[in-house]
Amino acid sequence: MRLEDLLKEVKSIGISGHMNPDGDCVGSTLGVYNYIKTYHPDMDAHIYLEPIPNIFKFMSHSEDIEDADPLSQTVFDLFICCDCRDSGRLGDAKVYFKNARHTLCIDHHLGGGTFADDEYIFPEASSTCELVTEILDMEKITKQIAECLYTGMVHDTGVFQYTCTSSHTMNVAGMLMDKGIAYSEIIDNTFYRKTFGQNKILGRALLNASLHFDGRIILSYISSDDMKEFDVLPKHLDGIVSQLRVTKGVDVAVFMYQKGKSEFKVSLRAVNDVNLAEVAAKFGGGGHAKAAGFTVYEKPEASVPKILKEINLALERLDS
Ligand SMILES: [Mn+2]
Repeated sequence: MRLEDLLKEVKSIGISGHMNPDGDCVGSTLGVYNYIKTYHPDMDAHIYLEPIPNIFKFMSHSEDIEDADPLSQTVFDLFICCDCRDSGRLGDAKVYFKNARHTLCIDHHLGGGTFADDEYIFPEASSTCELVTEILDMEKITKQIAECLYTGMVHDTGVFQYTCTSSHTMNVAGMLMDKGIAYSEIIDNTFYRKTFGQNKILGRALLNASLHFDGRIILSYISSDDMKEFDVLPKHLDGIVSQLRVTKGVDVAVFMYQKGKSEFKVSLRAVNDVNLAEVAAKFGGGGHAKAAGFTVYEKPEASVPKILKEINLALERLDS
């Protein structure tokens, strides 16, 4: 598939991605939008996303991102859905998908049936940005487009570390590097950089961590009072569970934070092949085998023993 082939006769285009947009979602949608702005400046192009994290605002044209109007009557000639493959995950932007004359979905998530008129879906791909790069002509990828796409690849691969990273991923990223982007700064500024408060609360989480079941499970917890003390929001707690996970000897890391008076978010990360999606499903959540999550509605004193027990059962299944 070439994106360019789908743009013939298209006069108006809408682009969107999933709710609560992450680096891959922002990078892929802005990558496509920058391509349209560069090579089809007369097209009526719109990009709709929920508010994006500040770290991604360096990307070209991020200021053009609009809030979706759930009651919109707009009918786009083409609507492109990036990094999600069901209209529910589009949030308010699903109205543009529904109304559009033609739809394209570019995604790398598992599951679901046919969704859009045209689909470029490869679950084995590292990221939607990797897929967007494939359907553009490499010589037409500008430095601005490359910055968007490279950032998304960095975020969905954990800086080219997760098992979704293939040699093809590295080749695609390498071609984007050749566009003259400041790849080292992109990784530092969008992936590793933390505020002082974020580092302090990471310290609190590490100090509070405890080991269970012969050191195979590590668990830590951050309360709303902790978050108030360090002036951080739940979205600033990303990365804590990954730091817990790299503790020597640990098979599973559990990180909990308080969301409401008796509402607690739980993130699980695995080192080996234990299936954490199954564990999360027991608590009404979901995710991937190595990274899953759920919400509990009771105090940690009550929930933690149940969570540890389920993880231990999953580890025992793995051992047997
Ligand atoms: Mn993605």
